[in-house]
Amino acid sequence: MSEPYILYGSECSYFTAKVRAYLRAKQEPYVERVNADPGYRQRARVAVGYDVIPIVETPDGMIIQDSVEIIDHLEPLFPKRPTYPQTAVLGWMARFLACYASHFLIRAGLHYRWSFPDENLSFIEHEFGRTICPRGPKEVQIAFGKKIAKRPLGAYRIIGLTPETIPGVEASCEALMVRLDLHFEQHPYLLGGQPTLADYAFMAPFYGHFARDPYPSSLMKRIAPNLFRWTERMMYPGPSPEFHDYPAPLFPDTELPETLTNIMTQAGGEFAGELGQTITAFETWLRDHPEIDAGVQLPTVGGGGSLGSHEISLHGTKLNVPTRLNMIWEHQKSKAFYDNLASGERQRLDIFLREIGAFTLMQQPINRPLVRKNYGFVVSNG
Ligand SMILES: N[C@@H](CCC(=O)N[C@@H](CS)C(=O)NCC(=O)O)C(=O)O
Repeated sequence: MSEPYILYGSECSYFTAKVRAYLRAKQEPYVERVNADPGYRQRARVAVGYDVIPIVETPDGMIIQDSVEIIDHLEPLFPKRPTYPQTAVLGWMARFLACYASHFLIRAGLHYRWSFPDENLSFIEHEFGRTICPRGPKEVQIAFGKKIAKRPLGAYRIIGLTPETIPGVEASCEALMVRLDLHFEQHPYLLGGQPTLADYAFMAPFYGHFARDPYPSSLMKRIAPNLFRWTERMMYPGPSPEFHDYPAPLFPDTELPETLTNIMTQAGGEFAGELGQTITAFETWLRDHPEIDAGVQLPTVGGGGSLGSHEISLHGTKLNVPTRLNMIWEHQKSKAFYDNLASGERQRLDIFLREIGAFTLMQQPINRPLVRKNYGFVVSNG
């Protein structure tokens, strides 16, 4: 029997939750290991060149980082229950929601983890410590956990969490939880009867952080119990008692439930503008740096691949944030999908995009698309 796939990650990690949900839904054999594992320290981390999770090591020794690349590598090998819907509206939606979960909801993800130390901190320190010494002793875990827990606070500035924006971040996330709750009361997954990319990506905030960390877990159970239940369904795929007789296919593009359009209206309304501003900022940066040739590694900083900074409007506040290339790169997936649609299909999708406030964004060109290379980014010539 061949070796299984190895997922290096942590139960409390945002992006590991996305890849784990994918692997579990596919019901393919894999094992999960933490950072303490020799495979992580001697092979995975060495190949990538910096500390990051999730990483997948394939049975033939390939090391893949970035949840998007991992899923895209595995999908042709595990084609059952396709991750990417085929139809115009659902296909676009899955890609857009994945980008929204990774790059917009991360703000709420960090806030609900780090802004409530009385409720969360000892749990988080313990969770972090467990990735370094999985079986204790507890004091050593906590000591390591404290060290690791110091780092993410810097990320506040990176993604724009400030006293001015935090009330908006909370109001938006709670509204989304309620919308998701109404949806999952009637439907097992975001886009219908089986999980897609959108569900995997939503597991990053809603399982990796919110279902487990004490403060948001209790909030979610209180205001959105059906959303909490969906995280359990995602973790234990197979027939669920509530939805065992739910018809399996995804929603037809022409019959989207109102619960889903309500979710899309929120996601489009609050994320399309920021995405557009980020693309514009990067194009300006490129114009200011004519020395950057196609194919040359971009001088990004941090795990999110940031470069330069720009102003965004977030929940009514204007603030400066680093320009995150990861966000643009992931958005390129929905842009390429959109651009490649036959014109009739695109017109059908355009009606929906206008409804949810994302039409203008989808017309914005990406003149020099980003390409991932050597676990970083290079820019192409278009
Ligand atoms: N875009 C990457 C992001 C990966 C990422 O940011 N991982 C976090 C944990 S969820 C991390 O490892 N951060 C570095 C650190 O904590 O040292 C992906 O989708 O895999």
